Amino acid sequence: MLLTNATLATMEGAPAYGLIEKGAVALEAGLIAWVGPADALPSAFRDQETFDLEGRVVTPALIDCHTHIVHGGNRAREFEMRLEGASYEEVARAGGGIVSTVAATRAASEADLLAGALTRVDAMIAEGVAAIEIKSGYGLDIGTELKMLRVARAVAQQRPVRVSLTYLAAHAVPPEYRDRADAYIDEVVIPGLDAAHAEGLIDAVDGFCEGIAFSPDQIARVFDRAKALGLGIKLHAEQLSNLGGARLAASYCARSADHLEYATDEDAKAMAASGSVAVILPGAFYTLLETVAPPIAAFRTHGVPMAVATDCNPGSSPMASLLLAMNMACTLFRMTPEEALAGVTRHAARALGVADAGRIAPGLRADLAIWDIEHPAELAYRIGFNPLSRRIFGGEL
Ligand code: DI6
Ligand code: FE
Repeated sequence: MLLTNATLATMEGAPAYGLIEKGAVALEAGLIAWVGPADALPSAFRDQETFDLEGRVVTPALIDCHTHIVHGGNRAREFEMRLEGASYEEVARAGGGIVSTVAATRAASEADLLAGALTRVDAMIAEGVAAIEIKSGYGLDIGTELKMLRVARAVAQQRPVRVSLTYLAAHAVPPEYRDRADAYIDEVVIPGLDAAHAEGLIDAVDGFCEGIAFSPDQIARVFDRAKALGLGIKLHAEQLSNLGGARLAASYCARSADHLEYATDEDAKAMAASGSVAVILPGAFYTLLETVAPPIAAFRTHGVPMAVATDCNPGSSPMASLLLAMNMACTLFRMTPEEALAGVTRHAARALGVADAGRIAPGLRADLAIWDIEHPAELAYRIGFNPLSRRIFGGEL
């Protein structure tokens, strides 16, 4: 297949967006075979099924590198209660909060969890997404954590999308381990990690390092096991306070540290040194009416790659639109539209340890998005508008 007359945002560095006007992309056997200005197309690539894109913008297909898209139930009632003035504690006492999602996820069948996840995955695919990271973390017992990961894996069997699996049993302390977080790590998180790894259900291991969740020491024990098994490492760090999570993650050469509202210049330096990606999650900032923004300028200055993701979850970010996350990253955090697009392509791939996607370059997977726009800055600019024309997944339109 040959795409011609395209405005290519290759995301391959200078000029901005790696832009190629009047570009062409040749696809072969599910991969990108050639990319460049159409008038430089080698004759070997000319004799193919050709699509004239009439100047439309082509980007790498989008990548949502941080989601909790598999979960039972929803928290709309809790949303109403909070708007009626209920405190977080009152919500929790009425059975709300993360514990209610854990109960709903434990009670749900795999088929029901999959059906719920697919409605959200379909919304993402409709916006040009071709790869999604999905975390466990609403089971908090070994059986349900594995159930969530199997459902996440099934998403990739049911839809044309790639799924990265992340084990997040260290997300919250379940009610049956109240005030016994260390025992929960020893008896559930680490044995569950071994079991899920043995079943081939984990690409990376994540945790929630926060006063209401786990301390850096507790997270370090989980990371030690992850490292011994050769798994990627990620961390929810400095979302609500600074406990040193970003520096802990950097000390394990984590693929990413995520949220980072309370991260400092020192944290940014440590992440730059370890090559960890800063995953920016404006949906949670917006939903929680957070006022402290992540230190974007420090990440920029120290050369920390920034990704942008939805954090799609029923509590703090009930959002399935990666385009909206891009807009929020620009409007709320003053990221540039180019940084936002790199955040859902090139840097999102890196946050997942995925080397064959996120840019338009020869040899990478032919996962592309074709947009009815004239310039790539339009993707972050509009709100509630989806300009996707076509998506190409593994070379298939
Ligand atoms: N940070 C968050 O914002 C979500 N998890 C996390 O580690 C909250 C999840 C929830 O409220 O269900
Ligand atoms: Fe999250």
